[in-house]
Amino acid sequence: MNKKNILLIISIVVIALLSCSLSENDRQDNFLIDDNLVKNDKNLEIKFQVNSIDTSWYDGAVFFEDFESGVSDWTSKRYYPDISTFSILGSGGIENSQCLRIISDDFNDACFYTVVDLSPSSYYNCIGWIKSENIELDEGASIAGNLCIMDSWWTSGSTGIYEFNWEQVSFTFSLDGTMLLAGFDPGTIKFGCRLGFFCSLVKGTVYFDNIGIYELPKHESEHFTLVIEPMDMGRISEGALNDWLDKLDLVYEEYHNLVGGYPFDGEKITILSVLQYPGGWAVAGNPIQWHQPWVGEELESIESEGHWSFGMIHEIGHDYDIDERWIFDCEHWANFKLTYVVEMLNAKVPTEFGYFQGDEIYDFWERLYEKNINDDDPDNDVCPTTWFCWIKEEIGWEPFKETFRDYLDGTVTKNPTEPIDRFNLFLDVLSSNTQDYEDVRDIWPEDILNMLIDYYGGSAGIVER
Ligand SMILES: [Ca+2]
Ligand SMILES: [Ca+2]
Ligand SMILES: [Zn+2]
Repeated sequence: MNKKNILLIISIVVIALLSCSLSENDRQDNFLIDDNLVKNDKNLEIKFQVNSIDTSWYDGAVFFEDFESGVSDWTSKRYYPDISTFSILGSGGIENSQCLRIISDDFNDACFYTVVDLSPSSYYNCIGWIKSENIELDEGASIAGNLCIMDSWWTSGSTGIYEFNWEQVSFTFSLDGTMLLAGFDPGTIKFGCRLGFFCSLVKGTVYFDNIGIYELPKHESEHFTLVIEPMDMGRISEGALNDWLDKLDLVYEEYHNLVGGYPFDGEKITILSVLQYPGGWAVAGNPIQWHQPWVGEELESIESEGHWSFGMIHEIGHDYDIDERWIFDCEHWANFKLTYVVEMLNAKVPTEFGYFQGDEIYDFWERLYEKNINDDDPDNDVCPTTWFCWIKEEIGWEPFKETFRDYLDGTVTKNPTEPIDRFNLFLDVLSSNTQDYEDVRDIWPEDILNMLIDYYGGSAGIVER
């Protein structure tokens, strides 16, 4: 499925919020997305992600409600107080059990919530089942029936689909502050079943059943905290998982050897499996958000093939872009720095052309270059990582190491913002750290240098992370 379509199908609010931590580039890490993640209603052309998490893998729930004993300690909140009604039905839930129903007979944002105690230092999944009927969205609305944390932006997202039968909706969340509204009290989490959302008034009927909050277990290594589904842990042995985390610790140190600094002041990086679509296969940052549908498969092949995960090394590489003044192209830097790490650690990584190990990674970039210039797609003809590998072959890694350090220790004082200026600054500093070339640009054939200048001087240049 086309990447752009994928982005459109996720609820607008969720995308808008998550975009704060994304770059245009991270969205390009979509290489494994396919269309079985989404369900489609042809009439409204609004789709949403359906997960299928087996909750029996969890070590119990922090909170669970099946509505079989009615409800106590639940509170309703309505944007327009007179419009919506809340009921516990004696049947019609999962396996015809009891369930909660919200009806809004006119456009409203209506929520039924209860207070749950959670720890600010943990990660949780909110998972439940929703069924809807007669849904109509007000102008600008994008979220119908959903599970949410009140007084925050956290929501399962949902759908304007007119009618659908029971589907599992979910999201992975923490209480670390970025998604919380002013006045949010972390001691009293209000867990809500909701029809509508902020700026999303909806009418119709929605049913809720078997809603729960589940704490995610953590696996610690020296530099990483891995937080993944117990269900996905079932795809890899404990020994192989720890072995991989040890490898990621080596990756972390090797990136440090290349650039001379640490991201996030050396704080541990969390690798967090997320149920909602984060904007790609994974999205860099702290936490690195790793889209759950791909986690189990990757872990399984890490064990069976003994590889290190190209995708995860790449994401950690993004986190090592610790001086924004050298970033003229995030994806190039993540890939080029990965090349160093894979070579130095003799790491084995999967690619579209099969496995490459250690310095074979240079063959991979050549293969990719050959493919890109010979296929019918003119948009992939600029291959900066392949071409920077040509420079590295001539001058070695040392000048690159010195150059990154020149940025971090203040030797580089310029602060360009345009991609082309950052590109040229990097090459100038790199040249100053090179003995055999007055200008490393001379290593490139003129047409390639001109392609890069056009590329970063035009709209293709990518600066922001
Ligand atoms: Ca029930
Ligand atoms: Ca091409
Ligand atoms: Zn990337």
